Amino acid sequence: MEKSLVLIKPDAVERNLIGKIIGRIEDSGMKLLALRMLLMGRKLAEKHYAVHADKPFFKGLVSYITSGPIVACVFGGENAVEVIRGVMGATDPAKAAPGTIRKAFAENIERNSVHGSDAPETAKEEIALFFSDKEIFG
Ligand code: IDP
Ligand code: MG
Repeated sequence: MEKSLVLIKPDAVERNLIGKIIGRIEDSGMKLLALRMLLMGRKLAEKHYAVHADKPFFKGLVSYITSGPIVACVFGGENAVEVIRGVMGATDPAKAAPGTIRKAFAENIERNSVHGSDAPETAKEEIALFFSDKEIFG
């Protein structure tokens, strides 16, 4: 079964959207396999977003993602990465399709409510930053 890491970001936790976001992903047929609320530290944030280290928005992104509690989840299912990216919508809510999480909830291109892995290989690396094997039920 393919797995994906989902993070419910600080802007969404702040606005009481945890249940709604998990519900939308469950409604897409994906199974919740692991769940934890945490405050990301700077080191974890820099590792998780390492691919963006050279981008102009990197500093702001690390500061935002560490600014308040997040909810980390592992979801599993057929084509989990692609299905969840579809439910999330485009990075920029102004470009996100109607009916997607980001269209419904994101505040802007940075405070966009949710993270989802972009490929099965990156999902494996990302999941390992947040969960041990025995914390994943599937
Ligand atoms: P993704 O989350 O849709 O995969 P990425 O390009 O991987 O998008 O960017 C990671 C995160 O960095 C985004 O979700 C968003 O929070 C932030 N981000 C991306 N592009 C910008 C930007 O142009 N300005 C500010 N923040 C950005
Ligand atoms: Mg990405």
